[in-house]
Amino acid sequence: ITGSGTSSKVTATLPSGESVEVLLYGATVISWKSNGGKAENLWLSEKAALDGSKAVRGGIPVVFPVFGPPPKSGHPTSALPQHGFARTSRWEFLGKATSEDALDAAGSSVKLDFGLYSSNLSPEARTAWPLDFGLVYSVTLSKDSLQTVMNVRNEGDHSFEFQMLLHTYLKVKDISKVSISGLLGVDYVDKVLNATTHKQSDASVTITGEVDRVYASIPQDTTTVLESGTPRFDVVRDNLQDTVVWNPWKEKAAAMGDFSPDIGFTEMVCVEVGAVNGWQKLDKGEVFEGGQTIKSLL
Ligand code: TA6
Repeated sequence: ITGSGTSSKVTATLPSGESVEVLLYGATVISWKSNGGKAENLWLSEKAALDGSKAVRGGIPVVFPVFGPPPKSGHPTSALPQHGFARTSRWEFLGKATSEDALDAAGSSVKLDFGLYSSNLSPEARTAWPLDFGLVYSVTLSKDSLQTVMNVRNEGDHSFEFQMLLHTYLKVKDISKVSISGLLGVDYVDKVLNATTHKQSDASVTITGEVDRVYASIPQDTTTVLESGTPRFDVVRDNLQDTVVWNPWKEKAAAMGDFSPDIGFTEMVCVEVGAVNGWQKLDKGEVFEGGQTIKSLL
């Protein structure tokens, strides 16, 4: 651990040079380097707040217990901020585990665990969502992949419902050369087209303007990001059925004070796995686990 207070950060590296950096604030992964540590895979705004003053613009913000703006009223999450409280809470570092696969150095990996409990919440968040819960978020760095998995436990006497999503900002060279496959035939809500529902009719999704789509109930678990036709990332869902594809494009990027450089929208695409189509119900004492493995295919 380096730093102190709300800017505390946990860094882990593999013998072969790969690395991951996680802020305790939001348990936000802010850097993941693969390929011997030469390739940064995540986009991070140059004006991202890394001091705990606001949600990080980039990396992998953790969205829980609600995705997007909460229901206007009458829902337990109605008083929460957009995307919930997980990404703006101070998580605890629970520890590190390394697995040295003696037979194969490429098999070595390091797992970092983070926890967030009702007792960690700000008074505002606790008041807004007074349910007893426990989150354990595991970040596992391997030579060519990063796995991030969330374990949600209902520690109270009442059932509750939640949404979760991993808001991953992937770094790309040039958005005009990016295509996304694995979504053919999937229904999506297009938040740029007044939240109307469409069916993905092309095998590839390309980004030539603002894109904000919630693909739901995707039959197969891998979404691939290609650059100039060559696969760059596989994003594999684990027990999560939905994926959001987002790029703010020029105007929206310029309108975000913490999105920098303005041209940064050409170097990022968000592929966000989650359970956001409807709500996950968790009864007393029940556990839900879901996450992703991102493979760097450089
Ligand atoms: O995941 C896409 C999205 O829901 C967009 O609608 C946009 O709001 C984005 O998240 C960023 O949200 P934020 O609260 O981080 O500015």
